[in-house]
Amino acid sequence: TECSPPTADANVSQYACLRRTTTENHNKIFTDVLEELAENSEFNESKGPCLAFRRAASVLKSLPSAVHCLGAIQGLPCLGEHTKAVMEEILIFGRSFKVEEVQSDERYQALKLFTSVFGVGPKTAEKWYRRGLRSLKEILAEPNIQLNRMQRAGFLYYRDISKAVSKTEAKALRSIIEETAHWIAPDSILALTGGFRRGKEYGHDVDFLLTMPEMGKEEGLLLRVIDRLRDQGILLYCEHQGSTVDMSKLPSRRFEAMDHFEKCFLILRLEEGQMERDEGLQKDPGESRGWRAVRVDLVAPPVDRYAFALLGWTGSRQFERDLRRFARKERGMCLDNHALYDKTKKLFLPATSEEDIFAHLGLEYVEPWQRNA
Ligand code: TTP
Ligand code: MN
Ligand code: MN
Ligand code: MN
Repeated sequence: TECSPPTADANVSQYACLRRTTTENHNKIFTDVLEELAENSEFNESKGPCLAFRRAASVLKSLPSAVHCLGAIQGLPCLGEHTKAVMEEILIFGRSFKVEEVQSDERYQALKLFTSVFGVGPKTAEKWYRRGLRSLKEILAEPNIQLNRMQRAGFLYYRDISKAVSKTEAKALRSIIEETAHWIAPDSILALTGGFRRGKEYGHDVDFLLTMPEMGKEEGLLLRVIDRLRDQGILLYCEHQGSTVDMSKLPSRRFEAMDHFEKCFLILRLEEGQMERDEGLQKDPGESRGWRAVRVDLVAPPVDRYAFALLGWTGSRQFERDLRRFARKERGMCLDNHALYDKTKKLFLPATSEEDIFAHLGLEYVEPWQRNA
């Protein structure tokens, strides 16, 4: 049958920062599969195919309606032959044999399981797989395996932190951390970032920025907040990284490079009573022990870098990647979590808000909830 392209006049950009992507995904049946294929490529260190699948998924997420036939994706950017073949399988058979093959692969299963542990990356997962290990039980039972502190916490709280964090839980954590920060410094500023700032209902962690209105006053604040959380008995794990910001350095080219802000990766104890008070929910006494462990990221940039940090930590990762790629390829500028540098004019472009940064890049402002690329 004839099939009209739903996106014919949309003129979809290859850059996620020129698209609007809400949390409403009309093409989940395709994007779930494509993201799984991307992850498999990542495990196989096939960077090109990994990026191609991620970009394809991101384009489909931005579409205003579901794709019902291949004709509808004609003219869309970033959809290569592999992607189209996968989409064709799904359109015809309602399933993808290619992804089923991946899902049944022993190595893929093991690497996916191992990397689901906090503190375990693809390299460690691969090492364990090569040693013949296949389950988390086997890893814990293996006497020759040395887990670092982060991985030990990852195993200890595995059940809790592999369970999605709800918006309600994120709000409860925000209140706790805000109260703690204000107790130490009444004028401190706490902002929600990450997926919850983009309007997601669930996340794997909760991300915050913490700063002070006056330059330099943020020094020492994060450590005092951590101490206070420990005193309150809710700090289950803390990995603190001091600031290594070097103002003279040009923005980093590599997206995956960690930023240099002082930060901490935490596991906090969240009392369920805390949320019931907020939401007026009834407690189910049979079901729980009354608290859960939650992953929290807390970043403390100096206030003059705040806008860049906020933009960088709000994500999504694909949105950030494309924002940087757009800056470099289309504007001759270098963007990262700390700064924006104009390579032609040889100068740094200051910003006090995300709007300033979009304006420097000559981009229309994209609201956080439209950045779910
Ligand atoms: P995540 O918390 O990993 O992802 P998310 O909040 O979008 O989704 P969820 O937690 O629900 O799975 O990262 C949030 C953003 O922070 C992401 O765009 C990447 C950025 N980020 C950095 O810039 N530097 C870092 O060191 C890390 C860990 C993340
Ligand atoms: Mn997050
Ligand atoms: Mn994540
Ligand atoms: Mn995070």
